[in-house]
Amino acid sequence: MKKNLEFLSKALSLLPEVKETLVPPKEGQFFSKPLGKGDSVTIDFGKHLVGHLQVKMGYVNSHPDAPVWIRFSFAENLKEFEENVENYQGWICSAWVQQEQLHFDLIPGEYTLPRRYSFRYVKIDILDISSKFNLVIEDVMAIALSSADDSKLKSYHNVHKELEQIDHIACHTLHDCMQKVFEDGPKRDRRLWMGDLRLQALANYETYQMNDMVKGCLYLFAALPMQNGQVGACVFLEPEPEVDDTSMFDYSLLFVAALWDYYVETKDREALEDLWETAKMQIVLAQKQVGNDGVVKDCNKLGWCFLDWSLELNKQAGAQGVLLYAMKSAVAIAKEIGKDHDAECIMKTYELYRKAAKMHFYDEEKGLFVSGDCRQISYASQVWMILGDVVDEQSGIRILHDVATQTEAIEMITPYMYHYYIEALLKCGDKTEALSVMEKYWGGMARLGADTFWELYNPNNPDESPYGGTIVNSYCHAWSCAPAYFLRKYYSEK
Ligand code: RAM
Repeated sequence: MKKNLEFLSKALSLLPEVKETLVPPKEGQFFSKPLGKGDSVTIDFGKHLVGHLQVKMGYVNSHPDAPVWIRFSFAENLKEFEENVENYQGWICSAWVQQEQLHFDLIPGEYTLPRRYSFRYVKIDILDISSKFNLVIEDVMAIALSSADDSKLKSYHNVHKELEQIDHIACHTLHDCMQKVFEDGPKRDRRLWMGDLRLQALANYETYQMNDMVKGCLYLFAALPMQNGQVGACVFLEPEPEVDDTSMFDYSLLFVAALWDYYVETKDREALEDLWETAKMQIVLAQKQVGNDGVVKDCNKLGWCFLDWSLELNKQAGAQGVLLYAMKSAVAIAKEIGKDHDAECIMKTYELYRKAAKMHFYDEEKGLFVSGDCRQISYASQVWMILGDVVDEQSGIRILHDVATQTEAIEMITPYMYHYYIEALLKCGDKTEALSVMEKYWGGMARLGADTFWELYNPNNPDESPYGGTIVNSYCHAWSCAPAYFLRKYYSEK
């Protein structure tokens, strides 16, 4: 399908300006030490930020008679400095590792490094320098970038200070991912992904309220469909707006849920009417994956449906749950804009799929949902079946409690999946457990010193990485900003 140029120009006109703020390093650090070959200095900016680095360099001893060769390494988390990029053997490109080797011909001088980085710490290694002089780092400054409007952010109050801190970290995470679009992570992949956008938009409604930015991102996905009309898993903005060639069953469907959320928040009818055809198309396309028995066909193509960053997770039941979840939003949209026939048709099919889901995936003996031919038990399957309304709230809560006692159940790995787990707990009325999960999971990252939340956190395996090495993991990833959404919406002391 061709680009929709009208939607594209609307999208681009809605995207925000990225603002610059100067951030000095944390106070009390010692820079004036003369540096020679093999020396290094680590600078802490005191908080995570995204942006450019300016360095002012001087010298002591003889007039510089040769260039200086320096390596700059940037880290969101100090752990990144303990790893060596040469040892990384993973499948995702190591060029994401934020390191530069640069030559400086003229010292003294003030320089701005060439790229945008995502960091709290900067390490400067002097790879080589003439023996006739030493380098002095006289000043460093970060030019931090974000489009989030800080004046919109109200502070969050709770008697439990730990919850205030978790909210603060979540807002900071979202803030640093808000650039021209809602980026998934400013270290990697630095672009707009549909599944991430949906969660960022929800947190945004409770925090920065940059609703035009959400609208712009939705129009961007609608403007740049894949060949068959499917919403792509992610889009690139530069050098030209373009959809990626990756699609995922659940991410495309979450466009529908995100559109409905946006309307509930803004009552922007124009957007709902403009984007309805795209939303409907996602349901139509997903239905092609459903068999005559009303059940989504399983698939062994890696990444056909995302749900969580787990290679062992069977996605079939979860995919069916996401489809049901999106169909509910589709019905709501169709009714709202007077597409009664569409609403009726989708509703009828929804009921068929819902019954089929119960029959096919629910194991009476185990009292849990199973997925795939291997009849696998996982948190993801329970959560999505509950969110798809396959069982009522009472059974839902029993299922969520029971799955936690099953040692063979496939665990959740990403804060992305945890978001939907919390949503399922809240849907079933277990506010206490939902809060305790937030305290344990996001609180766990906070206790490990996170000042932004991570792409992945497995409390049982801190070195978890789906990419074959933690050095490429992202430590500021906006799909982890759920606490800002849930705490402000459901646990606020006004
Ligand atoms: C990761 C990205 C993004 C996510 C995809 C599926 O590589 O960082 O956050 O949406 O996976």
